[in-house]
Amino acid sequence: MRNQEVAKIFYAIADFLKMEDVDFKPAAYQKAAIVLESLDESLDAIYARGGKKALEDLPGIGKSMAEKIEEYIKTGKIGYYEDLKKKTPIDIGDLTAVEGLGPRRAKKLYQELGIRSLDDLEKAARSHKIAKIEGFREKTEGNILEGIEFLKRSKGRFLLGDILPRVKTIQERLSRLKEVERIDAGGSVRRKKETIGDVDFLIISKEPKKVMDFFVSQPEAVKVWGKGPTKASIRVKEGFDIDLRVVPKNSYGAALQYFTGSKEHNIATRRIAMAKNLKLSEYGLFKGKRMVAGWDEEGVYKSLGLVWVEPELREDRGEIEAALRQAQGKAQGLPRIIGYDDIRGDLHCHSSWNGGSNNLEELADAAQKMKYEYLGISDHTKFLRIEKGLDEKKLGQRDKEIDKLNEKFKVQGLKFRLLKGCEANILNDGSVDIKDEALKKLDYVIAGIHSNFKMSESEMTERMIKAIKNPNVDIISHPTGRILKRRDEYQIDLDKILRAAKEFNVVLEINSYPERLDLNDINIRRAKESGVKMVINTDSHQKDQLRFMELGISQARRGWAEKEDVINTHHLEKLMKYFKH
Ligand code: DGT
Ligand code: CA
Ligand code: CA
Repeated sequence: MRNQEVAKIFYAIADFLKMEDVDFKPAAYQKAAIVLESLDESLDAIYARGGKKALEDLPGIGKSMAEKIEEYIKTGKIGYYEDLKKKTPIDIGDLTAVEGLGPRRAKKLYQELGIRSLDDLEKAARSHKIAKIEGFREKTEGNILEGIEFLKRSKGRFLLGDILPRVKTIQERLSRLKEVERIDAGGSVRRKKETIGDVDFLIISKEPKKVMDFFVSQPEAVKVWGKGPTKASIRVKEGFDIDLRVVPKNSYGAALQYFTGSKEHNIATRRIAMAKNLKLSEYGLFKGKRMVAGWDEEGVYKSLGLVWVEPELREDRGEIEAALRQAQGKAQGLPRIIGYDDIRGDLHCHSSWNGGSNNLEELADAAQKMKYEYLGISDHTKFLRIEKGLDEKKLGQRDKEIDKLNEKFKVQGLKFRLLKGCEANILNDGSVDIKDEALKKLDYVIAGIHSNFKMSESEMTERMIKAIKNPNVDIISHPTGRILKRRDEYQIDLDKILRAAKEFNVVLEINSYPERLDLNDINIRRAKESGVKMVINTDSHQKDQLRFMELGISQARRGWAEKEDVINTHHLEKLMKYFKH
């Protein structure tokens, strides 16, 4: 899969062009990169199928970009990008990953101090060289160091959303091998943790050697760490490792249970085994020498006096106790967590009206392909100028187009509807950036914080609560503002926010965008326990991103959320009851 590689280069090109103050082009490259990284099909396959023409047919990809992709497929390089790199030889992707450091400032730091890498940057900040440069302040140094610290902490972990497509490709390839009887991804991938250290495959096979040979010769493998008779480990291009184990068929359940983890969950299950005078290992559950369970996972849990536990719950956060109560027929068993097919629509999606990649019709089409009953269009409003936020007038024009499309769906006898929404900005004082009369005309209103993240806890909490009290606001988007591998949550008193959300019937979002996943699993559980309703949204800026929904659902499951806790599991009519108009 070259898609991610080319996407990364396009992002870098966008940064290099921004550095040169080029107009429009950076945004075009960025948009194209988003398209590439969310494609279903690999670029090689598209190119093999229809050549340069097929590449050009991709949304957002013009002639010159198609040529660059072709060049990459043929030569492994893009000359245009190599030239840009020569001109400003810095690790642009690494440097701009530091929160608050954009391409222009990165260039300035290169020119003034010769900073090319994260290491250079850290040294310069520590020795206070940066504050001396025009346009930089002492505070910047602190922020840069904080940003670098954050990157280091998340180093070696990969976003679930980045990993899953790759895991699926390799898993499918392996499962097609006739020597492979069964394959599962265990570990944090199976538990759908928001970030992944490495991938753990388990396989049943009568011919492990053939499986190993095939596995280490995957085109994505850049390094083979080890290859034995039943275990192998590789590194793939994107930098993460995959372990593969072939395990005996009659121990498969025990192995799957063990290698799914988490470690904490395993420690708890092993303790239960010991208390019953049993021994639990990756080979089975044993009474003395006799194996009493281990063929399948259900059997392992059952023999421990538990019911089977969904992998997303296996973090030793009370699931063992709940499984025990359930097995004993007592109240407060395991939650019936929301299913991957329970969602009936997405309420957070940006259209071409605010600079997204797809127009309303294309988005509606994609949503119907996902079997949705509704899709809420929540374009940005005017405060966000870089995102071409809509003012009151443009919002009205957009809604006329939505009316027309809905009329068309009705005539066609379709149940599907587009909903009129927006994602308004919560300003510093907690007010929103668009007039009440305009908001009242919408089906629903999302409000979110997109600026001034560094307020004090009390100010930030006040700001958010004021938005929650706003009679036009129905949903708060990405409520804590964290960006995985980039920045922490805002300083905010979430308990106060939850109380306010409950009191004023405001729904909190579980944003499925791979680097957001906000609310996160733990906060989802807090919201549920506070009786606050949630909505799982994707925040799509491109139609293929509607598939991020799966990531949000996985976090909802990890947060013990049930169908009833999530409003977009309902049919349209019931959904509308959660909105104020
Ligand atoms: P990761 O890879 O850091 O995202 O997280 P995991 O959970 O995939 O951890 P990993 O790959 O180190 O190991 C896979 C599973 O194997 C883990 O979830 C539980 C099991 N495991 C690994 N080491 C231990 C251990 O020392 N004790 C126990 N009880 N289980 C372990
Ligand atoms: Ca792992
Ligand atoms: Ca591992």
